[in-house]
Amino acid sequence: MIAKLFKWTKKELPTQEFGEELKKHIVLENPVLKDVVDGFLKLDSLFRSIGYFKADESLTKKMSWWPVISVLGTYSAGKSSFINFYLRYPIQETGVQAVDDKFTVICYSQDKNVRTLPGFALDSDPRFPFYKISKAIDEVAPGEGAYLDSYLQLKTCPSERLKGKIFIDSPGFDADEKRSSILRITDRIIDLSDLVLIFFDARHPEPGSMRDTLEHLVKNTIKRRDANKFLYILNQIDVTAKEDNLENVFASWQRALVKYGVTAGKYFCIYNPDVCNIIEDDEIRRRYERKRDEDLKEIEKRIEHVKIERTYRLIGLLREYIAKLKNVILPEVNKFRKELKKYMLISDSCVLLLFLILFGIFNSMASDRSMLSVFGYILTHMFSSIWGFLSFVLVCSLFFGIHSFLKNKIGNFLIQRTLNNFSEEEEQLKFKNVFSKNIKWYESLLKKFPAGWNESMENMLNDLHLETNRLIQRLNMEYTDPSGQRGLLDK
Ligand SMILES: Nc1nc2c(ncn2[C@@H]2O[C@H](COP(=O)(O)OP(=O)(O)OP(=O)(O)O)[C@@H](O)[C@H]2O)c(=O)[nH]1
Ligand SMILES: [Mg+2]
Repeated sequence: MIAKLFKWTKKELPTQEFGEELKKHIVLENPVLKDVVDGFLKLDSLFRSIGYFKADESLTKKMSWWPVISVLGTYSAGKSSFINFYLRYPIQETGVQAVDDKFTVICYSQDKNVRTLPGFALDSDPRFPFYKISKAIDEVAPGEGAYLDSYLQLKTCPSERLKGKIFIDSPGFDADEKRSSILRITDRIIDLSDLVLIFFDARHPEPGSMRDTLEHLVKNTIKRRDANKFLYILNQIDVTAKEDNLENVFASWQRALVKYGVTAGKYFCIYNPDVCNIIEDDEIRRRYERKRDEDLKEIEKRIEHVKIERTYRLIGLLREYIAKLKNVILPEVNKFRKELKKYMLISDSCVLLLFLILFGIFNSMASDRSMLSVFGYILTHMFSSIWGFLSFVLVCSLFFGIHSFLKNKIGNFLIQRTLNNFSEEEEQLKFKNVFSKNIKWYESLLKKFPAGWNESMENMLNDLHLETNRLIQRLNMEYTDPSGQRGLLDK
C-alpha cells in the first residue's frame, strides 16, 4: 500500500520534484535531513489522502530549510553594523539616522557583485522565509500586500561566513503607519528563525518611546517552547566607557526587560569593533574588550551552531504535524462522523418508518386478500419473479437515494456548524474538504476509518512518529558525547 502510495505521488505531483531537488541539496549538509524530507513527503501523502491537502500542496514548501538568523531590535541599535561585522563584508548600509525601512534577507551567492532583488522574489519562492507573506500582510493591513517591495528585499552576498545560512536584517522598531504589517512580518520572522538576536542600544537602555512595539517583540519571545533561541544583546556599550558605568546601564536595561516580562534568557553586552568609539583609558579598555570578546565569542558560537538547531527545528516541526494529524485532524473527523452517524440513524429510521406506513396504507387499501399490495407483492416475490426482484431493487434504490440526499444535506449542515470552531479561514477550508469527503454517497459511515484513511495509513503514521525519535537519537549521537568516549574511539 505504502509503495503504491509513493508510486502515485511520484507520478502525479510536481511537489515530488521539489522534494527530490531539496533532498539533493540538503543531504550535503547533513544526511539526517534527507530522512527528514522523506518524513515530510510521507506525511504529505497522508494529508492528501484524507483531503486536508490539495494535490499540489506539500509541507516541504511551508518551511525554511536553511537556518535562519534574524536580527531585530530598536532603531540605530547597530543591527546592520553587527551583520557587516559578522560577515566581514559591508553588505548593509548603516548610519546614525534610521537607515533601514525594509526587512532584508541576506543569502550567499558566489557572484562577487551584490545583487538586490525585490520583495516579490521572496514572496513567491518557498525556499525563502517569506513565502506568501503578502497574503499574511493583507490579513492585517488590507491592500498592503501589493506593496510588498516597500517592506522586503533580498540581497546576495559573497561572504564565506554566510554559506549555508540566511540572515534577516530588520528595520528598527518604531511606531508608524506601517506598524501592523511590520509586526506581522516580525511575528513570521520570529516563528521561523532558528536564532533571534534582539538588539538594544546602550545609549537608551530603557527605550520609552518604543514601548508598545518593543513590548510586542518581547512578549512574543517569552512563554515559547523555543525561548532558548532568543539572545538579548545590549550593544554599543563602548559609550558607557567614559563614565565607566556599564554595571548601572546593564542593570537598568535588565530592569526594563523584566518590566516587559522577560524573566529568563541569555543577556549579552557587546560593542562593534569596527565602528566603536576609542576607549582612551587602558585599564577600562582592556576590561571592556574582555567582556565584549567573551560575549561576541558566545554569540558567534550560537550562530555557528544554528545548523544543528535548524535540524532539530525541522524534526520538531515534523513531530508537530504528525501530532496534528493524530491528535487534531483525525479526532475531528471521527467526531464529525460520529455526529453524522447519529443524525443518519434518526433520519434513516424516519424514512423506514415512512416506508412501513406506506406499506400499511397500501396493504389496508387492498380490499381483496387475493390481491396483494405493491409492497406485499415485492416481499413475497422478490426472489421468485423478475418483476418482484426489480421492484425490490427499485425500493432499495429509492431508500438509498433518499439516504444519500439526507446525508448530503445533514452533512453540509454539520460542516457549517463545525467550521465555526476554527478561527482561521485556511483551516476552515481544509477541514471543509476533509469533512466533505466523508459525506459522499459512496463513503459508508459504518466503516471503522474515515474517508481516505485505513489501517496501513494508521501504521504509517505511527511508524513516522517512531522514525522522528530515531532521527533525534541520531542527531544526539552526532552532537553529544555523554560518555566522553568518542575521542577515544576515534583514535
Ligand atoms: N559607538 C558605537 N557605535 C555603533 C556601534 N554599532 C553601531 N554603531 C553606530 O550606530 C549607528 C547605527 O548603526 P546601524 O548599524 O545602522 O544601526 P541599525 O540598528 O541597523 O539601524 P536601523 O536599521 O536604522 O534601525 C551607526 O552610525 C553605527 O556606526 C557600537 O558598537 N558602538
Ligand atoms: Mg539597519
